[in-house]
Amino acid sequence: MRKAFITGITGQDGRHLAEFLQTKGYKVYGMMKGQYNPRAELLRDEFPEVEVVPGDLTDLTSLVTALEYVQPDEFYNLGAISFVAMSFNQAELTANVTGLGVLRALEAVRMVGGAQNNPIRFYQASSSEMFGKVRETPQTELTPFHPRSPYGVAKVFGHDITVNYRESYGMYACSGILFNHEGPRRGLEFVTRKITNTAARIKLGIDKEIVLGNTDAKRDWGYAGDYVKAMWMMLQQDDPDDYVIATGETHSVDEFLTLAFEKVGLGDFHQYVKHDPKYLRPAEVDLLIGDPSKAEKKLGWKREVGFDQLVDMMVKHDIAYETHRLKKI
Ligand code: G4F
Repeated sequence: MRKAFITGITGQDGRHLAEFLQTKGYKVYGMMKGQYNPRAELLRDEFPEVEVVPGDLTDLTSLVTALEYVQPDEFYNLGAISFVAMSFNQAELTANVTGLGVLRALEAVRMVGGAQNNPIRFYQASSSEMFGKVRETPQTELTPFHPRSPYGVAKVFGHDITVNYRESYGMYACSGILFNHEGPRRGLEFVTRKITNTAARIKLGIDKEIVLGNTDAKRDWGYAGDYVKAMWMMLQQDDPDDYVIATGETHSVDEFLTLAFEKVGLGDFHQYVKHDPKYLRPAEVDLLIGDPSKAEKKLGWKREVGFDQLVDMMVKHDIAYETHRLKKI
């Protein structure tokens, strides 16, 4: 049985990836930090077959111990402080977890190694935030980075150190430069889920308005379930490489709002939206749009869920989710 080790197991991508790898017959191990992690119970309920292993991206010894115990075939490093807005307030923590955490993970892989003719294959979750103030459109694997947040800067370090370890030590290490990917498992702090969840709550009479920041920003939004397949595909190739994973389409937050409010049956969203400067960022990423042609050609990857279908799926989920919560009150 092939074994996969995932950091960030309780996040949106960790859960999608665990689900996907289990369908492929993997034994999945998820690293979890902290003495009492309230997400542990939720994970156990959703994935009783995932084995939780203690460890922390800020503690190299714990990573080495975890890898010695698991002896994985594949290591997916999805753990990070992943909320861009928070990274401005906790820049040092972000640099330590999201940036240096990758270095520690690579060092742990180098130290534990795996069987001689079956070295541990390493996946790094790189991000389109690295492109930041974009130098070209659409963005490809060769587009220079210009990060606009402590999160983006930390991700650039994580990306570059992954490439460096591959080139220096011949490690099988890949970076997936993933553009925004969403779905019903997305955290409520991210703009897409905040919109679909609040639209559902307004429809059900729980909330009256939604308060947002910059709604002109444009993103290349795909479905997280499609994107975790690309992670796995990268680790099945003969040679390690880096790939952009995106839809090749861009939409503004305003367009997302329009569609979500229409789908929920509330009509024009403008009457429900308020703006608050507290949601503006010190530096913004105005436009992201990725070119996934390398992944399509070399991996045979293709996104299956389009923008309309994504919004539809999230809105339907949130109506059901909030209705269920209402019944429990
Ligand atoms: O949903 P967001 O917070 O995602 P963001 O910043 O694009 O980052 C996400 O995608 C990255 C990939 O490019 C990942 F690496 C990262 O970990 C994360 O998953 O914000 C999207 C846009 C921003 O321009 C933001 O300023 O929405 C704008 N926005 C407007 N009002 C808001 C809000 N964002 C949030 N979270 N909350 C608002 O009220």
